[in-house]
Amino acid sequence: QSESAAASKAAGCGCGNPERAAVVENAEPGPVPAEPAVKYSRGANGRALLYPLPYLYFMMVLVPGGAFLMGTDDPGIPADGESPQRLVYVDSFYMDTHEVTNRQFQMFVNATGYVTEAEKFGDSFVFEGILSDKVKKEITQAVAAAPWWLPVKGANWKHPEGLGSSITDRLDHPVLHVSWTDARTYCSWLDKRLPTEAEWECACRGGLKDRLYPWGNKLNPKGKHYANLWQGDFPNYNTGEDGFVKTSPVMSFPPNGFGLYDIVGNVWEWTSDWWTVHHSAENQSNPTGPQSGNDKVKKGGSYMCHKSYCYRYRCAARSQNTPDSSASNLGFRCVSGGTVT
Ligand SMILES: *[C@@H]1O[C@H](CO)[C@@H](O)[C@H](O)[C@H]1NC(C)=O
Ligand SMILES: *[C@@H]1O[C@H](CO)[C@@H](O)[C@H](O)[C@H]1NC(C)=O
Ligand SMILES: [Ca+2]
Ligand SMILES: [Ca+2]
Repeated sequence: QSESAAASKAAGCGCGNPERAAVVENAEPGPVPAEPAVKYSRGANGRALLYPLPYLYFMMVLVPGGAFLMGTDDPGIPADGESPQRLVYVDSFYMDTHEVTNRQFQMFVNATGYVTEAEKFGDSFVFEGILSDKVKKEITQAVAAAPWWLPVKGANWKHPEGLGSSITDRLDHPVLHVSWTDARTYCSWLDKRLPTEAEWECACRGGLKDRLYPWGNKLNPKGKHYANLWQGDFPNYNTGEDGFVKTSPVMSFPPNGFGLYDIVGNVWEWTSDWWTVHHSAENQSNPTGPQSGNDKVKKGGSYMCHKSYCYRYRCAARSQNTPDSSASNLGFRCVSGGTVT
């Protein structure tokens, strides 16, 4: 990968592309974000859970198939391959209403004994802004192009900020530190699969045509927040105006037109496609991306995305990671049905 591509990746995405390899010695830890100024509470943004929690484990909605406009001719980040806009047809499929949660992943691990890649590697990438000083002091390496990513020993889905942290107080938050392979294995366990990028983007748009966000073109209609993103100055200060400086419990924000929650924001979501920035402008039917590649496509942005660094909480936006990568802002959801050939 060229130096300029690496630089544009770093500059373009505060959400970052933490990948194994490419580390630099002695990175200075940055300032710690202050506590959130909670202007919008969960109550104001969200709604009470309508279903008993066990039912949520497997809750999916039908995403009606048909033709939709994928990508954009007005790319927010041209280098990401958001263009050209093209007419894409997908068959109907079912999609998890929300990101896979810690509780769901725990059920999977309890049932199967599965060990994630981050557990095997012994570390995973954590945004330094959410680490304790004690953990930060012990780290001497970071990602060269994105120094806010620190490889934390012992960080994995059970210990999202490393040893000493746990998920017991956030079982209904999205699971973190799962690689593409981990995500695919979880979905297969439930006879589901990861969505193709086309399916994911069709789902994101919620039936609206050629809009920036799942709910329209305005980021904060009527002054409300519709997704868990970053407010303030990335990476130094997150005001938490949307109610959350880290992940939020799934379904804390309103759903889109298809009944899908947090389809942008909260955590990035893995798709099944290999990454390329070159797309045909021709009409396509149930596209599945390139036959092979180095990176997998992730969609939707995360709680770390701010327009200044990571304008990637749009449906057409995209980014990538190697399939063995894992981080504190990357999760997934599964689909079933549909057509992939
Ligand atoms: C998984 O097993 C642990 C240990 O037995 C238990 O505490 C936990 O509640 C189980 N999780 C789920 C979601 O069933
Ligand atoms: C793509 O499909 C649309 C709608 O069916 C049609 O109007 C257009 O001519 C098609 N374009 C190509 C290049 O086939
Ligand atoms: Ca937020
Ligand atoms: Ca998401």
